[in-house]
Amino acid sequence: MRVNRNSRARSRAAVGLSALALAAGATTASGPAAVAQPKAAPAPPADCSAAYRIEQKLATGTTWRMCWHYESEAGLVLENISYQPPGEAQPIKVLSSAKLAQIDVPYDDGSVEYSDLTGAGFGQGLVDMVPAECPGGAIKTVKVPDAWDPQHANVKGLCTTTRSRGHAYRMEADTGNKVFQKQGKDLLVYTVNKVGWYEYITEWRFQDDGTLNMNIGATGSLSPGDYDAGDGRGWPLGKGAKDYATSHSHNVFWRLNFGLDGSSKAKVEQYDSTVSPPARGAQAPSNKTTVTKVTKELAGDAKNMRWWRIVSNSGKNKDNHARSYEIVPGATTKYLGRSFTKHDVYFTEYNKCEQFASDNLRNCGAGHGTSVDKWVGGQTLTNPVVWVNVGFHHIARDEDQQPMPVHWQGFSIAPRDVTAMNPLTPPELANQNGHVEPR
Ligand SMILES: [Cu+2]
Repeated sequence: MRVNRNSRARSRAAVGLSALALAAGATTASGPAAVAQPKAAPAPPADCSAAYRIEQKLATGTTWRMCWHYESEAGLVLENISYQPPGEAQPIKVLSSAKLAQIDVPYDDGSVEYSDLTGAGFGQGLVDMVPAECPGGAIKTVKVPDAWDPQHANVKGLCTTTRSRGHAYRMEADTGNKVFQKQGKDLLVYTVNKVGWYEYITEWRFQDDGTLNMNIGATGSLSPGDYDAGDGRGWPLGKGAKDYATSHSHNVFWRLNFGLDGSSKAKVEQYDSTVSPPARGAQAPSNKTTVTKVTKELAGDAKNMRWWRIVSNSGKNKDNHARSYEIVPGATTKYLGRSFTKHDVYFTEYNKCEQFASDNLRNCGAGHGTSVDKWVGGQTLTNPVVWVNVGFHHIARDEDQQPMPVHWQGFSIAPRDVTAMNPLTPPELANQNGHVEPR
């Protein structure tokens, strides 16, 4: 039987609520050994109290520091994120704030479209984690604002831990048998938020080389209420061809407010490279790279050999090069059904009222628009906010049940000239910067 829009929305909300109550109940049942929970506190100021601070010195010598707080719609928000690799006397600020900005979920049959953050209870859906899913780390208690069940507003829901990444680098020495190699380490910060049948893992991964990866992992369960796509838009699950899961998209947005070297002011640059056939007498095609200064708000589209970076106005590395962070896109399937999903990245001038890429809840005044595409209005960029859109078209498969394997989507930002050399350079190689005499 076809499930109509309203009943499906209700079932999603009801499931989220009962699961939260269940998880909270389990916590209570764990008894007096439960850890002391921090008192409710407002969003911390720039310099946050210990309960809202994350600081991790990784085994390779790099320290990441940040503050966190939790919002009722966006969930986890990270603030004042700084990076201090070995050899840097001071932390280098990277971001003023970073958070999810929407998960837009339109169904292929046109029956429904969810704004998971602002319309489907993502924030309230924070769930307790069991210790085993935060291996080697610690689970912080989060007070969920506007919790569905105020009696169970405290959720053991924020994991911080470290993980090995494999090789950070490897290099044979010029002489002898020495091999310079280092195994990379990452700080991981993540939550799990249940929205209907789905569980979203919001993962922030801070590498010891300065790279930061943002990913959403979708897991949990397909919605059985959606096994009704009998119109050619679904995929048969279960025996034969009776239960068709409705296909849909997950369009995930992140909002990054950079604060490179402690300043909200920064520049945006777009790079494009064009390959031309070999010139007469040349052995290879040539490739010319050009930079375009993005001085005004922009709705940007990813393209082969195109990339963007945010450049500090003031901060320079020890080579006197301006510090910057490059946006490294992840795999995406762009959904063309909405004006706000039509572009891969948006650069807008900071406006406190603009918090969600679509269904922005704030009242920003008449005619302001409620989605990020409407905010690209020709303003000069001095304090750029970066919105990144990563889409996934989910055509369910037999393997999606049960539970559904985690499907990740996201992107990275990578340091470009933040340090003068590889931040993990071993001392023996510290003089190999730029032109090096034969050794
Ligand atoms: Cu899905």
